Amino acid sequence: MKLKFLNNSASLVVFATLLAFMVSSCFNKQGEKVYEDKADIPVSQEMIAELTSPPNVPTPVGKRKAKKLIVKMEILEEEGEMTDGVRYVYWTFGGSVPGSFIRTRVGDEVEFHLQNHPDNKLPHNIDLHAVTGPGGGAESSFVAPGHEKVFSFKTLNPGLYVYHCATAPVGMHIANGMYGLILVEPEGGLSIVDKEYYVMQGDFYTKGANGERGLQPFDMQKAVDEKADYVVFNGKVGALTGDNAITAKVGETVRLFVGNGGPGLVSSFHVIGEIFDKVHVEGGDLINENVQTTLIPAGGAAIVEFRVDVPGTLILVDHSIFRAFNKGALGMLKVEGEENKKIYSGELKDGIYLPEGPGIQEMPETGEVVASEIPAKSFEEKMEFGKQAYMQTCFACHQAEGQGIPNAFPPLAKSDYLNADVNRAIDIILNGLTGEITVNGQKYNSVMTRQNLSDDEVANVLTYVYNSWGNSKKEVTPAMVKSRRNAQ
Ligand code: HEC
Ligand SMILES: [Cu+2]
Repeated sequence: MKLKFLNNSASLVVFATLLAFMVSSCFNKQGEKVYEDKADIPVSQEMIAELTSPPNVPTPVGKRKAKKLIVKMEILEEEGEMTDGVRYVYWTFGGSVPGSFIRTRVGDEVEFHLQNHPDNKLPHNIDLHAVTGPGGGAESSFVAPGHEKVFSFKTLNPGLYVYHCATAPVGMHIANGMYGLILVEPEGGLSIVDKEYYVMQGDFYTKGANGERGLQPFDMQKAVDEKADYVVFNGKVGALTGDNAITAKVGETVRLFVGNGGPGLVSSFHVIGEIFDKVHVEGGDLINENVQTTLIPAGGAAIVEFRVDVPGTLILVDHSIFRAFNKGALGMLKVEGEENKKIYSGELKDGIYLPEGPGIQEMPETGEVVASEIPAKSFEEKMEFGKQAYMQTCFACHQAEGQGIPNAFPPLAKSDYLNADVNRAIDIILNGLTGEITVNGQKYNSVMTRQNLSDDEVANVLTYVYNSWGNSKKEVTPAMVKSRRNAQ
């Protein structure tokens, strides 16, 4: 701006007014006026909000102006699967756990319709952390089955917010899955990325222990004690693994909207094999960079962003690590594309390192083997001893129901590899196993150490495995084991 006419007093007035105007109303990069007080943002037009179930998120708001946004959220109480063979009655916002993702921008006037399906048994309500007002909307939204409540609010603060049911007993409604995320984008929207996903952790408390089959009721005492049987992403074990894994291509930038519904546990959210380039700490404006693990409080959220540079499967975990490998808090992001040996070499060499002599090293003894040295007298006894031995030696890797752990330990349940060849199975227990194998279409390339078991113990444990979890029901005798041992 040229200031040569400043000697003219009329111009001075004009200039001062202009300056005052510029200070009071700034414009952002997109040229949109940014209001100091978000309550002043005008709304024009009306639109029905796009709602999505996890792991999907609605289309970004981009440059759209603030609007009257109509959200229709239906509460459904329905039975679902927690993990193989374990059923659970979930209470949901929109039919999924976490509930439907709501995407708004700052200044939107949200007209919220909370509908309680007539088949439901209980009243519910909703507390959205994005709401400025009593109970976050809970006080205006308490709704009985077969009814709808409507209330409206203006989004004043950008960020990623949790919503949840707040009907007593609040903890129980949350524990049954009544939580989700609502995003309030800033003026002009978030930066554009290639992939966006919706991931939300939750802890579940069942009458039966982890893996116990059948329809499992909620266990109030365990919930009060915060002794979760399941800690999962997106409502169930395996919601983000195998065929359900989320995906990206090398070179793409991924944004995860990560929430934690609780009710009890905080999450040490980590992605194995990746570093977060950016984290919107606690879902707010503060951006941290180059983060390994970000803490997500119960009833809180974070936005994490990273570019994927090499192909492979990244593992999403709660780094309170037993939750990941034993309670379900494990997801996968499959990245496809060209290798980049500069960034990651892969295995360069598999040499021999035998400080204690040849043979695959044995696992250190972790305790005395309870499995009786007395030979089993009946098939029932074999199964009993076999189960004991299994729980002592095999369980840690192959898991309680023989389900294994994706990408690490192959399943023994319905294992085509196991069922194809009894002698090979005996050899594996006697000698260990290493090198690539394919079990039920999945490749594994790892090491199973030699198991230091007697002929009887091998016979018992394999009989137990073959007669459990949908396997081929073969019986293995000590004589069979002995002949394999001698054949070596
Ligand atoms: C320390 C972890 C560990 C323990 C303990 C262990 N395994 Fe394994 N097991 C593995 C791994 C890893 C593989 C795959 C090895 C490979 O990739 O070559 C495997 C493979 C197998 C296989 C062949 C693949 C399949 O899924 O059918 C069988 C059978 C098996 N194990 C049975 C057992 C039994 C029975 C026990 C207990 C006596 C046991 N394992 C204990 C890690 C373990
Ligand atoms: Cu509820």
